[in-house]
Order: sequence, then C-alpha cells, then structure tokens
Amino acid sequence: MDLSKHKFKADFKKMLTEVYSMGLKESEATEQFFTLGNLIRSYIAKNWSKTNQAYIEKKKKQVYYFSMEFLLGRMLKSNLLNLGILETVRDGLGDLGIDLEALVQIEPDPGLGNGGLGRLAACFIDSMATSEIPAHGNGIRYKYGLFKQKFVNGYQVELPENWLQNGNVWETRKMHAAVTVRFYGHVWLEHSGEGHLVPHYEDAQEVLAVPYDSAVIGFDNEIVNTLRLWSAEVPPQDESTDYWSFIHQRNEIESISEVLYPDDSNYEGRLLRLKQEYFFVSAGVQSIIRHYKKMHLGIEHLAEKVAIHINDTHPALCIPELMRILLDEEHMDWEHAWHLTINTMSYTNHTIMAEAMEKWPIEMIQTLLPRIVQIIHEIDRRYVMEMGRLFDSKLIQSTRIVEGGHVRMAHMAIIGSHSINGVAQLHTNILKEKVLHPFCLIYPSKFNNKTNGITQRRWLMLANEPLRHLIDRKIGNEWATMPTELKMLKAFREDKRTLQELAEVKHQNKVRFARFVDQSMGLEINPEAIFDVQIKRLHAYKRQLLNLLHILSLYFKLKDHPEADLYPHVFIFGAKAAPSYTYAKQIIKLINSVADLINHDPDIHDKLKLVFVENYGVSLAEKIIPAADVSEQISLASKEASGTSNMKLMLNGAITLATLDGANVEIKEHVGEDNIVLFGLRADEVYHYYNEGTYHAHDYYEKNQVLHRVLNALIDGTIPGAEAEGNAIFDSLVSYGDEYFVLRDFDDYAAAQGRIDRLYRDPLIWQKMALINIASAGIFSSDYTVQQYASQIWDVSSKVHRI
Ligand code: RUG
Repeated sequence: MDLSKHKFKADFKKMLTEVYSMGLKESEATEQFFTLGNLIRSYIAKNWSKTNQAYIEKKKKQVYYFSMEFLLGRMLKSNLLNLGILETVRDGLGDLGIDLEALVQIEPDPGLGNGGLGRLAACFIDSMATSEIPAHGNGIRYKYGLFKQKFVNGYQVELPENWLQNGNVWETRKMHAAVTVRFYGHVWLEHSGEGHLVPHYEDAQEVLAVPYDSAVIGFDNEIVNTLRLWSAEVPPQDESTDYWSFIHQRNEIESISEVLYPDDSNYEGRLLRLKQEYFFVSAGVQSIIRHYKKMHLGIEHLAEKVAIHINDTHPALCIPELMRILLDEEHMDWEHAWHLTINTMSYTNHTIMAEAMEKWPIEMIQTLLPRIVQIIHEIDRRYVMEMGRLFDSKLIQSTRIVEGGHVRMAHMAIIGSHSINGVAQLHTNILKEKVLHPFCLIYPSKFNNKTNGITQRRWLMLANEPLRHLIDRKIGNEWATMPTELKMLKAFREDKRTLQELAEVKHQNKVRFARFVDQSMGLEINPEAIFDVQIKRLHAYKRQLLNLLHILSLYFKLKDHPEADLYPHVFIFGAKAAPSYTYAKQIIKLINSVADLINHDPDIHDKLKLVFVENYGVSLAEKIIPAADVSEQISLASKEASGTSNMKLMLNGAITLATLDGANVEIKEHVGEDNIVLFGLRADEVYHYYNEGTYHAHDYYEKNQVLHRVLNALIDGTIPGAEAEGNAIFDSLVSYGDEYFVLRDFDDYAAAQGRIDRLYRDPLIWQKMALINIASAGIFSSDYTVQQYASQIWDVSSKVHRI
C-alpha cells in the first residue's frame, strides 16, 4: 500500500489518542503496540471486505484448510512486510522516538501448534494469500497455547502459556456467525411427511461455537484472506436456568477450547480431544455451508465451489459431518451426498509413525456423537459392500474404517477424500508402497505427493535482514514472490567478494545470537566456532541422542588429548518434549546435564560448548536459524515425513548434515552431493533390517571402543545429576534393541561430523556451499507448494509464478 511517513506518523498519533486518550509522551510500549496493531487493521479493513465480496460476487471456488494447529508466530512485522510498509513504519516510529523492535517484543508468540505440522499450516495461509488463492484457515482459538518450557535443575517443567492475557489485537469476534454444535444425547430417525428421514435429538448438550477472525494479508497484492478460529461458549440461557448448574456447564463447555494438546505424534486418547476435533469441524463445516448457500447455486454444486482440506487426521470428522448436513438438513440421498463429500474433501498425511495414527473407541464416539457414529457405520458398511465386489475380502477387511471396536481416522480420511498426499517424495513412496499400500491398490489415483515448503518472507526477509539486503543487492528482490529467482545467486559462486560478504552476514548473526545466549543464559559462546543446530520436537526418532553421544565423544577426545585438532564447536539444541513422553524428557535432562559438565570444565575452554535454549518456538527459531552454520537433520531414514527446519536452515545458508530422510532427499537433489553432508542408513536398508531382524545393538556397544566409552559414561557417574536418566537411556540403546539405530549410525555420523570440521576450515569452500544452499532453496517455498495444491488437488485459481 502507499503510505508516506508523514501520514503514518499522523495516523499513529491520532489512533493513540482515539484508543487510549493518550499523547505520545505518556504512552508506553504496550499502548504503542496495540495502537500500531489497530492502525494496521484500519489500513487493511477495505481490502479485507473487498476480498470477501469479490469471492462471493465472482462465485469463486474457496478452500478451507482445516487444522487443529496454526503455529503463527508474532504477526506484527509479517503484516507490515506484506503490506509493504515495514520500512516506512520503522522510520516513522523512529522519528517519534519509538523502536519498532521494542514493540515487536510486546506481542505474545501464540503457540497454537506443536511443531512442523502447525507451522506448515501457518506458512500455507501466508502463501495462499500471496498466491491469490481464495483460501481460509479453520481451527481452534485455544485459550492456552503450547506450554511454556522451563528447565529446573535440567528437567523440563511445563507452565501455562496465557497468550490472550492482554487481548489479541489481530482478531475480531464475529458473534453473528456463531453456530451451535451438538454433543451427547440420543438420536433417532423418523420419516418426515416429505419422504425423507429426519433425526430427532434428545438431551443433547449444545455448545455455542463463536468464530474469531484474523486477517491473512497477501504480500503486495491487496488480498486479505481469513483465519477463523473457534471458541466454545455456553449458548444463551433462558430465565429458568439454575446458577450453579450454569457454572458447571460453562466450565465443561469452555474447556473444549481451553488448551492445545501438547503432543505432535502420540495419540491422546482423551474424550476432550475428540470433543475438540468435532467442535471445530462441525462449526467450520456448518459455517461453510451457510456461506455457500448465500450464493444460491444449489447444494448439488457444492464441490464446484468449496474444497475442504483435512490437515492430518485430526479434522477427519469433516467427512461424516458434511454427510450429516447433506442428509439431515439438505435432505439429499446417500449416493449424491457421498459423491459430493468425496469431491469436496482432500487429506494430507504427515507421518508413518504407528502411534500417531489416530483411532477412537467406537463407544466413545457413540456417547459423544450419536448421529455421527451412525453415519460412520453406514460409510463403513457401504465401503465393505461396494469394494467387496471388486477386491479380495482380506484387502477390504484390512482397510475398513471400523475395526476392533475402533474408528481408524486415517482410513476414514482416505475413503472419504478424492486426494491423499504425503509431504515429501520419500514419505509418499513409503505411504504408497508400505504403510498405506492396501489403499493404494484400491485407489491408486488418489495418492500424490506435495513436498512441504516454508515462506521465504518470514524465514529470510524478516528473520535475516542482513542476508536479505545482501541478496537484494546482488540479484534484486523478485525472489519475494518468485523464490526460485534465488538461483541467480549461483552466478556469484566463485566471487570472493560476495562469499566474503556472506561470511560477514553470518558472523554478524552469530554475534547477535551469542549476545542473546549470554544475556538469557549467562553463557559465553564464541562466534568464531561452528554453530551446529538441532531444533525440533524432542522425539526418539529424530535422534537428538545421536548428536549427544557424538558430543560426548568429542568431549572425551579433548580430555584425553587437549592438543587434539578440533575446530571449536557450539552445539545448539532447541526442543520441547510432550509432557507425557517420559523418554524424551529423560533425554532433555541428559542433554542439560552433559551441557553442565562440558560448559563448566576448565580443560575445555571454548573448544566445545553445548547450549540448550529454553522454550523453543517460532520466535526463538527466528533468532537461531540465521546464526546456524550446520543444520542437523539426522532422523532415522524413513521416519521423518518431511521436516521443514531443514528448508529454513538451508535458506539461511546452513549446511545440512543429514540422513536421506524426508525432504533431505530432495534437498540433496537440488544442492548436489557436494553441498550437503550425508551419512547413515537409507530407508531401504532400515526396512531390510526390519525384515531380516539382524540388527543387534549390543554388538556395537561391545565392539566399538569410542561408543563403549561414551555409553558407559551414561551409567558410571561421569555425568553428574543424570544417573537415573543415563541408566534408562543406556538400557534403551544397549539392552532393549535401540529402536532407532542410533548405535548403528554412530560411526558414520562421527565421520560426517569430521567432514564438516574439515570443510569449515576453508572459508571459501564453506561459503560457496552456503551460497549454493541459499540459491537452491527457492524451490522449497510454500508459495510453490500451495500453488500445486491449488491446481492439482483443490482445482482453484492461483497466481502461478514460473519455477
Ligand atoms: O513429523 C512431521 C514432519 O516431518 C513434517 O515436516 C511436518 C509437516 O508436514 O509434520 C510433522 N508432524 C507429523 N507433526 N505431527 C505429526 C503427526 O501426524
């Protein structure tokens, strides 16, 4: 938008007076932040309503991206950037004596997601608005986001994250768009006079779903889409309601949108979680239908104008819910309703981990959602009947929705959608060939791949301004919306001056991060050292342990040979563990204890440091990623569906140290083998071990001297404070089979680390690798990912940029 500095300053002062009845001098950062937020909202108001009107008037097909998680991060700078007024506002505030960065800190970082899946949804809505895709997010307005992580004596402690305490400047409560969601009670079907069956409900609990809408601003294009998050409230009561029963009801109902489940892969078998799933699904689907009907196109054309995307299985109840509305409220016959539902729905799978495949006890659904359970049974019955005619009965039995007293959500999502995608090519192949192979035999054409992506606007333009300016100087700024233009940087691969400038940018970012570590943790780290980063959820398959065992081996090497030629290293971890995931929490404690040991050992100086940042989340990622030299992507091959920190880190010039897992495989294809450091088992070798049963972790412990010493350190008191954890982890690796092949990959990993150490010593070689990584990262922009979803899955228009 066009905005002069002069006008901005006048608007800002006027808004401050209007909202707070205050002059500039009396105001503090909090008032200034909210004033700026309100001003941005006033700037976008017209375009927001214009966008919605245009969608209705032009009868555009619209996409609704249903996700239990949207890990947005702070929105202030992102909104300013997308509006094209970041610099004007920064300067204008500067003139008024206000530091924009100070206001940025006022905004809470809403943790409405656990990790990659939620952050992907946030990148997607940014990219969809920028790519002019008529698409909106649909989720839950959790009162408490993901817990705040504190380390107490090295242990993870979880504290509530009350992000709404001071209000959320970006949202608008839309009372007129509230809908009612029904739980519990009894339902029976009766014939209506007009020849269809209508359900009758008795004793149902009614919950009012109130939407809170936030603007999703496209980059430089006047498009403003919507993120709609639902909050659960008690419906209006009549005069006879007893006060205490009202309070009891209120607590029960409001708990539905109270907390985000702090788990990104373990199935949480809790009634409340199921309630959450149905709550936002039912509210979202009802509101879509209500909106669609305003166009008066006839319900039979729904799939031509509406696409509903199911992000992981959590929103899979969209399928029976849409069926319920079509059958019970629109009085369609089953065949038509089913046809429409399949054509409307699409589903993304994000994992092959068996424990993350949601299954709900049928009685639980029966009690909570009596009408939905009838529909699920009928979908299942018809599936068995119809597919049973075409395929072997064993195949059909193994793919049914209802099995062993449970509803298998992935099966429902697959049967009820027209498209099922994995999130990286390897992951999609594994789905097709192994995990979902039976479905692939039945519906081969439903399966496709859409490799994940990240928005370069948040993860480079905002997070790494020094690098952004360097790139702009070299190749211009078209990469903001045409990210593969970054490949033009390759022309500078032999240009010493550019490589030197790149090194300076990285150094500047490392100094900034070192200052942060010093201030927040009281730990000095040396910016000349290699900053080696592993930031992701703590999970055994991601193998933070492999990294830790190697750090211990370096420590012992330096203890035994103080003169050993090791390039100084700072190993940086950021990770939260699900509160109920004991093993992951033990690993956290062990890492913290090893950090204490190494960081306080006077023999080590600054050759080796271990930093475990507390409360890792989007805002911390924005600080760490620009400062990273090495990106640790070391999951056991086949286990990480895609990964997205791998993409963010390469975009910022870190060299990937990786197994051939998830999207690492595609990163390798784009940067070439010389610009990535690979190690470890491949996915097919892992499957071979499974098939043959020939992995014996104990042998590695016995035969590998370095490993032997490192593993013994876990149980012989070498690491003070973590005796219990050390023993448990030792047992998991040595005695109980080492599920994720940590010991098998150890030597290979150590050798790869050795290669990193050698490469880093030659700044020209290293910076050239970094440059090629940045130049090759454009293809991993979520702009391209969503454009592919738009054309290949949703069949909606988008502004497509050439790749
Ligand atoms: O673990 C996966 C990541 O590999 C992937 O990059 C991300 C986004 O697709 O989703 C993560 N994920 C998987 N988060 N939760 C699940 C459980 O289904």
